[in-house]
Amino acid sequence: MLSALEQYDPEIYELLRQEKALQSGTIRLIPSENYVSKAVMTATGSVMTNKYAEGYPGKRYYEGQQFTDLVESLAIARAKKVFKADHANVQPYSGSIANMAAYLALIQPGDTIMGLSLPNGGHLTHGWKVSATSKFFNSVSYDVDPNTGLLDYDKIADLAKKHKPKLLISGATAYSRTIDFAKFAEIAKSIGAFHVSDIAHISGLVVAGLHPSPVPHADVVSTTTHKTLRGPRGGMLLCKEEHQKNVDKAVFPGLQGGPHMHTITAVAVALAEADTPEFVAYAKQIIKNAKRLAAKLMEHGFNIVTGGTDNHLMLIDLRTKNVPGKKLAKALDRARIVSNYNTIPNDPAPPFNPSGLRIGTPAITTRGMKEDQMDLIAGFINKVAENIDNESVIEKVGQEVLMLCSHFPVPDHFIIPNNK
Ligand code: DSN
Repeated sequence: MLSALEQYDPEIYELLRQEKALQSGTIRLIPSENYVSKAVMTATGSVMTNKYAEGYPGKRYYEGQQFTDLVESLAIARAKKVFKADHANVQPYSGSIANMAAYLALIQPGDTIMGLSLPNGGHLTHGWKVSATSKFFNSVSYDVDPNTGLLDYDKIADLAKKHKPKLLISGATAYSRTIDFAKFAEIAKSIGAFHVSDIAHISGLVVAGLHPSPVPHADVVSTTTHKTLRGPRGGMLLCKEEHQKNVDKAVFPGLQGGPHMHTITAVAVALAEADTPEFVAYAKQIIKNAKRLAAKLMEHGFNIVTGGTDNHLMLIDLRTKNVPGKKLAKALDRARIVSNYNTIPNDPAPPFNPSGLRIGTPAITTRGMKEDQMDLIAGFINKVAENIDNESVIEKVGQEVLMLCSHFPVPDHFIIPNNK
């Protein structure tokens, strides 16, 4: 594949070559990123990119669906199996579209939705004011407790009683603790609301049985496929049988046209990979690594929001280190450590220059890094934070990072073939 690119578009080839080198020569701590297997990558770049397949298996608006139907049916069956769901729709192009489709499947434009606010760890599409979700729906946000950083279920219940949303959203993009989906379901039920759960970040942990699943507790569950689940970039919806028709209609023709069959093919491969003991071991190590990284950072004087993590990510409140999030993220980037600056609960600073940094362990765990490497990485982060204006120290850390990366090459395969 790359050799054809090299021949026909050397300019793009060179950029891809450099991106590959960047991904291999940096410690990637963005919790929503990962490395996919060669099998997933091959499926993503396969002949399925040539197809149009509007509709669903067996009911398409185009002929030539002999194999697309089989592939999509396999992806659906695998999704249903690993998530233990009645129904799966594997067509959403992304998590954002999946969320919008979930809402449109259950409620009407103008109805009220209620989700976690963006600065408190929610996603844009949970009804944040700049998102179309707050323009099509009336949006009310709940926050985490400003002191503990934890979800306060009593407060959420009070707010739900006050605003009576038609739909309650659970799930987050920057929350490091276990989410009580049963509690969300109880709150939704008490006001006659639907419950949509967005597990984009933790879906790999849910599949591995390491985070409670919202599937029994939510009307519709939304996820991306590329974070801890380690598939291609895409979205997916899971739902109870009673919502199957509305969910499918909301995705196509409600929001989308032709599905991206190459992505769906790669999702099918990733789901087979996720249905293995090796994946469970991987997911366990993600959490062990995150816990160790959080503990070591705290030893270095960093304040971790909520005092630690139960999952793959953590939010660092940098005020104890007197360094703004953006400045640290940029200095870390120069030291070959890739993260993202992030708001912390009740952040006194603006979102474009917030007081926090969000980091996570899915990608570095895929490279085989374990607890000892977490100690090193915490030390690197501390060194950069404490020498934020000293470029020669930052450069030295970058060299150490490169050395560490060279001992953990990005693997091509993580699963023993045919062990499905
Ligand atoms: N923007 C993604 C993340 O990084 O968490 C969520 O969709």
